[in-house]
Amino acid sequence: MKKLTISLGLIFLAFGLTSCKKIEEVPSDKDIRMEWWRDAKFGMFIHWGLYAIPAGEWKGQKLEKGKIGEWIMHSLDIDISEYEKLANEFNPIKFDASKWVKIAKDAGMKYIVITSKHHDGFSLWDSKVSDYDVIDASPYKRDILMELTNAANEAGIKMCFYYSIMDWHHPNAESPKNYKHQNNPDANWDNYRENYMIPQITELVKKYKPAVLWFDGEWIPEWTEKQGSDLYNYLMDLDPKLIINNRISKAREGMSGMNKYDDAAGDFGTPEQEILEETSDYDWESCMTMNDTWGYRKDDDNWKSSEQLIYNLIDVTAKGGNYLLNVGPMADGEIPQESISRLKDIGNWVKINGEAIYSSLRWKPFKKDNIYFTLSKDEKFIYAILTEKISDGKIKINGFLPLKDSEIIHLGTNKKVKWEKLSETKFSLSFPQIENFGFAQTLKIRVK
Ligand code: JFZ
Repeated sequence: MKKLTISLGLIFLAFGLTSCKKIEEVPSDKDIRMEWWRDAKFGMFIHWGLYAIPAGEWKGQKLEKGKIGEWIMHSLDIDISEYEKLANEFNPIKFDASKWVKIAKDAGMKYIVITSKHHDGFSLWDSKVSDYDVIDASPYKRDILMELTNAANEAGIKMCFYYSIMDWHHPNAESPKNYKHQNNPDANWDNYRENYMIPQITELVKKYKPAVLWFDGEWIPEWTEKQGSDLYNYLMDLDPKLIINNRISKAREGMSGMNKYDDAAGDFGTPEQEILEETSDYDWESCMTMNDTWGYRKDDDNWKSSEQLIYNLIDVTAKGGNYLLNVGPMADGEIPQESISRLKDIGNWVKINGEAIYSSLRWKPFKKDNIYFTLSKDEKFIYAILTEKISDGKIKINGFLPLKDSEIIHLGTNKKVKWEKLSETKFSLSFPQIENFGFAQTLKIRVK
């Protein structure tokens, strides 16, 4: 018997050793690794780089409406030799890392994802393998990523980096089928990948210890699923705590952002400018702009309302996702006032209603009759978030019952709301005492 146990143990050990890579990872390991991220719900995306200088206009020519600011080099067909001169002008004297972090924190955001390098190839840190970075190529000469990392660590905010696989600047990263700027017949993708891109990402992980790596630009034909899973495995060895989005692989299905097939490398799906219709068992994060651009465009004033953004946060959370909301700072280092005021509004809402959001779990159904439901992590409370005005102060909820003799609390006023059992799964409540019943109010219902 003992012998059998030992040999079984050896078999399991061997199995365990061969199965320490991504695809065979036991679910509980991923659960532990993802826990802070799943609890966080709300993060700030920052698109910042040289494109903030032209801000949507190049030598008098305006980007078309609807085009995104960080794509200006591509959209207006600007030569590399012209575009890279912007680095000489990159001098964001008003940049203050702790100010940005405070804006995010006050809005209730728990993590920040910033473009360490976007498609234009300019790096916001002192990269040892590049001269095209803020230290070597700009007069600013301050390590933006280090300053943000320090400020975020101090504030208890997780710092995360976006990194573009596609690179419009590096001579070896040319993608002839996909990209029009470079026509380098000697372009050598493997050379770019091995001697530039992977060393850069390694620098980021070793020096700044980001909590998430958010890849993008993976759609170019040079990038393959194998390169993606190799990189994923390499990075997880480098830092087993890392969380990595699905754009490291090739599995993403367009803007919906979820995977076309199973077993692709990456930890979460990345719907872009949209929110899933239903919940999903694969983790996901909706990234979204407040207007129509990621990188700053001075002429984009198509701002979403604060109510819309709060609604999105509720919608995403109730469906089990995270909400990554973008700001595009200006070239001087300031976040546009329109973004700041919206973030303040969201912050005021989460100060009152945040317990229905953070660390919450999905409830089924996540929504009924314009009421969203979330479940507290200890499963003792269901939160009902009412997104429509209830004119007579009376609603019926079907699907569960509050714990006998428990009270329902209206967050914000802390007032008790009377409820009455109608059947084994149905109850009604009325709260005429809540005056001016406004947008997105939360009722906290004890169920256990
Ligand atoms: C990508 C970037 O190109 C963009 O600049 C921004 O950073 C955003 C968050 O991510 O945008 C995409 C990527 C893929 C598609 C569309 C926009 N796509 O596959 O349709």
